[in-house]
Amino acid sequence: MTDTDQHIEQTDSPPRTIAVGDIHGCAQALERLLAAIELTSQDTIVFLGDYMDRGPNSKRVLEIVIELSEQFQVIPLLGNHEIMMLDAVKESVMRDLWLQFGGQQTIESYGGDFANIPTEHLDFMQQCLPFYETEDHLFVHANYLPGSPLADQEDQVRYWTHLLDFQPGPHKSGKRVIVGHTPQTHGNILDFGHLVCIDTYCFGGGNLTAFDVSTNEIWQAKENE
Ligand SMILES: [Mn+2]
Repeated sequence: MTDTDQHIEQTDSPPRTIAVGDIHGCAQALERLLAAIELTSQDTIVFLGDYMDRGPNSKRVLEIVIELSEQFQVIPLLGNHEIMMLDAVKESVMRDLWLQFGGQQTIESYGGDFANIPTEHLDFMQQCLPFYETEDHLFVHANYLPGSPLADQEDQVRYWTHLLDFQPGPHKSGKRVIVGHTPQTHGNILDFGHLVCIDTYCFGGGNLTAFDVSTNEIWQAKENE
């Protein structure tokens, strides 16, 4: 294939919006997933948050996502684990809590010392967005209330409430909602039609999932295989 053919093929392929579920330090799975997706300059990739904690290499995950955001259209959303980590960095009284909820693995990936976390990584987490909205989809880390815009909803709902505790009906906008946060321990996505959860428990032996919201194409990768 000549360079010209490749150019034509790329511009002909429709732009994709691809959501990626909770990575939780699974850097190998993320690398495998990105290799399978083959992002183009027209695609948008939406990370649903929880880049870190629990899994083996949070530092590397942050490096990959930051590098990717310099090359492609990346929408990084905020998860409850980024909130816990940022709190722990700011206030030492918050550290024990975070370390118990998977922060121990993260701090080990940075050589065991808070001081080793690069400013660039903290800046990245601070820039993560509360949600993302397209013409027909809403993306948010954990959950939502059906009757109001995501911009007006409380952090408790957007970042913390499990689907086991509250399963919302369709959002009043009519848009399909894509979330992570509630781990699907069988490794497959949870699809209610109006709501799709793509946290497929990568750190616990399940999969890391990417989901193309226009075609419903799914890619999955494991951390250890
Ligand atoms: Mn979460």
